[in-house]
Amino acid sequence: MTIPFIHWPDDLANRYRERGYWIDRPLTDIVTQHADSDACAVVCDERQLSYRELNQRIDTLASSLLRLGIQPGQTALVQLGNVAEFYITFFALLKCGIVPVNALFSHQKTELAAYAELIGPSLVIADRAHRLFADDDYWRALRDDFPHINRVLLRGESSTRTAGIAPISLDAAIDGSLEGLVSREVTPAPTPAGEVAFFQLSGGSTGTPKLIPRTHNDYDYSIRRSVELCGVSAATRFLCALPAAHNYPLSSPGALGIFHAGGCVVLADDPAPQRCFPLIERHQVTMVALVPPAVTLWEQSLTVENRPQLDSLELMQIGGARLAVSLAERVPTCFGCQLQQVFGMAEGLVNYTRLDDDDWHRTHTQGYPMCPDDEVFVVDTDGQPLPAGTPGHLIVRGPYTFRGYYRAPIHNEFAFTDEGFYVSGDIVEMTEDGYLKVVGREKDQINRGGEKIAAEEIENLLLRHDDIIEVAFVSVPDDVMGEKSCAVVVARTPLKAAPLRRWLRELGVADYKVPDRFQFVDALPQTAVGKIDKRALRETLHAGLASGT
Ligand code: J2J
Repeated sequence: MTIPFIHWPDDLANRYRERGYWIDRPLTDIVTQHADSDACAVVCDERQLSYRELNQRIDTLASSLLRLGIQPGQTALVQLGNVAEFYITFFALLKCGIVPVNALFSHQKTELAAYAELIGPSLVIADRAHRLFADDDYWRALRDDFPHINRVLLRGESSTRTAGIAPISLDAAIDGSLEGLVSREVTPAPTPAGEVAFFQLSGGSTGTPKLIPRTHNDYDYSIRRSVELCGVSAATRFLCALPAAHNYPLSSPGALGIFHAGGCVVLADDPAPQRCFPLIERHQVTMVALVPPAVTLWEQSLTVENRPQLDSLELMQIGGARLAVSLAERVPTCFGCQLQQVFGMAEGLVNYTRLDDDDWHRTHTQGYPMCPDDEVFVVDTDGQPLPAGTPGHLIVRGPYTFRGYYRAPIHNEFAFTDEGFYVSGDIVEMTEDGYLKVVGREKDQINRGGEKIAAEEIENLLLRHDDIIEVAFVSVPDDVMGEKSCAVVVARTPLKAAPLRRWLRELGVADYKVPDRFQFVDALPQTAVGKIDKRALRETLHAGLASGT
């Protein structure tokens, strides 16, 4: 059984195979090709796993899962943070042909429920260290709502007995010490390479979270090509300090790219300099992927008295949100390494500045698409291509850009052109020589320092409040984060920000989505057709901030 998804048309699929982009290998080959290597694959706190050990653990978990009765073609809801178990679980599931969605560790009830609703999981894999899974209430409630769930594996759980639905130890499933497993021999097999391997999370711009089906073929290409363009080799030591599940630190080239090349991934659970600098020194990290606010924090923490040894660092990737030219220009001198800008999206397209680009392109542009067969156009509102230097809508199709959100036919009508181009919602400008500059955004999303928030999702939650009549969730500029969020609220009775934040958290929403500011108004501005005029709102808020009101 395979997961239904919108395929690439045959002519394009043939072209992608002929040109060597799709090589019909499962993503699991990324690690199995190094199964005999004793080189270090992952550093996670005090633990270091060689490729051989990583592969052994993946195999044991895969076998445990199949002997627990999980079937190929079923789906899994996974929530693990930046720990070695994240990759062990990812590859074990893929090895069995079980299709996971990896929720971010910051996600809470509403996000997990939305993903479960979309995929109908048979399996939940999570961590006792997460607030929701610290006791047994939440997974029980989840199971009541989604009766397909028949196994729950928790990292940090002590029980190794496998009776019924009660949670069992993920750690024991990985080290092969689960009790009561059926003893049949089962050979795991991944889904075919042209089929869905896993679901990636969309940053979203609609009321409900969206999932992106990624096939082995398309994701594998995006990883292999990224490895080439970023100069990754077996000598690369990559610091993964952004959420491991996010598309950027997973695949651009991310941890999977490093594994492909036989290098080493050093995990950090937070991009804060206090956490990362000692790891860079201790493990001689050569490459790191950051979002702009983290770069600012890193820069601020470098003082004359505090000069950590960052000499091993060769490449700093920065992406996920707009990078100010001035900060870009300071990177090489400040950190003694090269800067690479990355403009990507979980839906597919990734642009890089190249390692041999001149300073101007590195600091003033977000690079250009990684594949010669990425068809990228900048168009006006009628879909007509615009000349270089004119800002417009970025649309794209190509060998690793998806063709439709999972189970979202209505939204897909808007998200794609008739020719199957994905309408990214980004406003970009193309230079004469084909580099892209991100200049704005049309989608209703807030980019809070790289973390994406679909405005409508939070507006819908706030509208559940008895005293809220109308609300618009918009971005406000912020020096460090680039953007922060502001909920502009029309209320029936006087409300206060703190209780509203608490109320939202109790509903169960990721912390980064909780409004940074609340503004209470009598009415919201409207456009000529009677929709809330967010542009006008943002301008008023901006002006208010600038004048200090
Ligand atoms: C401005 N905006 C950017 C950049 C992404 C690599 C890198 C990033 C992502 C990512 C990713 C930007 N400057 N350099 O998946 O593989 C904004 C755009 C884009 C959206 C996608 C990868 N880099 N953005 O950030 O799916 O608006 O992926 O459409 O989270 O982030 O967000 P996301």
